[in-house]
Amino acid sequence: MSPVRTQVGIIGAGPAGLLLSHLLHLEGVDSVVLEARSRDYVERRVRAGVVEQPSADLLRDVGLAGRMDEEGLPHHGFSLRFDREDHRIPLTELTGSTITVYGQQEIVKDLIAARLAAHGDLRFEVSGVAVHDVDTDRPRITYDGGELECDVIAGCDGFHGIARGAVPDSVLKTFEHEYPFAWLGLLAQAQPSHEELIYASHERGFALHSMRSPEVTRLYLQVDPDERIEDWSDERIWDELHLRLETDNGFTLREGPVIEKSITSMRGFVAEPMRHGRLFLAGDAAHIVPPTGAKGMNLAIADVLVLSRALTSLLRKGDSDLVESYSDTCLRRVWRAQGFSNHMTTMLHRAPGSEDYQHRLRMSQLRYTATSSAAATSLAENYVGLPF
Ligand code: RFL
Ligand code: PHB
Repeated sequence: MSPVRTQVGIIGAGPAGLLLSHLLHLEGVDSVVLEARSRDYVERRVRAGVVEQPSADLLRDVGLAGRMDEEGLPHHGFSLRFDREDHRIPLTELTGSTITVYGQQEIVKDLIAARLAAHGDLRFEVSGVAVHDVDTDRPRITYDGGELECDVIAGCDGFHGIARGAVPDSVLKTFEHEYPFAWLGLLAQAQPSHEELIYASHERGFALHSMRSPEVTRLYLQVDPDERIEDWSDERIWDELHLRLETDNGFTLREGPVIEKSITSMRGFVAEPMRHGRLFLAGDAAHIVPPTGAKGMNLAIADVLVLSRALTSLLRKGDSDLVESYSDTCLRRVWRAQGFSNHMTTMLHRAPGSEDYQHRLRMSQLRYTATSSAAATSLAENYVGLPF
């Protein structure tokens, strides 16, 4: 088969790849998206839930927020729960910004619908994807049964994708931090037990109360990294959640049928640089953060905004300045998000075997954040999202 010609070959139909394709389309740049999984699979994958203010504003600006503004839940604060008591962080009061609770898979559905409505070329269930000639002006992507001839390639294929592997070892530098715990995530058909998110630090470990809609609750529990989901019956999970979320003023956790549950390891990871020749990495393909700061999807969105501007400038005007600065521009935000995610994670989780000294420090940090408006404002401005 003769190769298909496109300006931007995009690997991965997660938030990064799909949004990039949409942003490029608005600028008159064409792209083809290749995705290993089925459309149904990517539209059902339960992941992030918190959309930062800058991300939500961008989605609005580019015509993608219709359903988000109808069904998403605007939040003006969240609770830090420790010592069996809530300490509210009033995000909007401290920063003027809000966050929107709206599932990542809903954003993915909205993006796919928008790309298809514009006759975008999305190819699902594509196997054997490989990239070639990234240090030439005509990089190529081959896959089982086809080939794309491109001007540039965007590796938006997530942490386990193949694009990052096309950057030579002599060029790629990686930074990694493995946390000594994991998150067990649960989606339940149950009315949320509180109108806002609750980040709970408990001597048995961290727990998080979140939601997806007025009928669906999202909950997380800190567990050991080697735990298996088969060993966590629904009953055991609910018992543990009740223990960690209990307060002295009568909080009740509402239970309901479990729709989905899984365990995710927690790590920080950054690959530098995010560009090699005509290959650009964006989103989880280049970096991941522990989910405590709710930053992963938002970073993916920030990356592709920068990338769409750089590629538009290169492909429409022949100007490579923004392409040259792409990696440095993104990495500044990436490292701030790594720092913030690490801070939230360290403050809220009990590290197994950690000394009393570390525990006392964490409690001190929680109390300081709950009582100092300077500390709370710093946390809030990072949480709602620093301006792009
Ligand atoms: P994705 O979403 O992983 O998409 C990559 C896509 O590439 C496909 N792919 C390939 N396609 C073709 N050929 C190959 N060889 C391929 N290899 C992979 C994959 O099938 C997939 O469809 O990456 P992207 O687009 O960079 O988006 C990143 C986000 O998904 C991720 O950062 C967030 O989900 C992280 N995250 C959160 N982020 C937030 O901003 N707020 C949150 O509240 C939040 N909570 C979370 C999270 C992630 C979690 N888990 C499960 C890791 C909570 C959890 C529990
Ligand atoms: C979620 O609702 O899935 C969620 C919320 C906050 C986080 C992480 C995940 O920090």
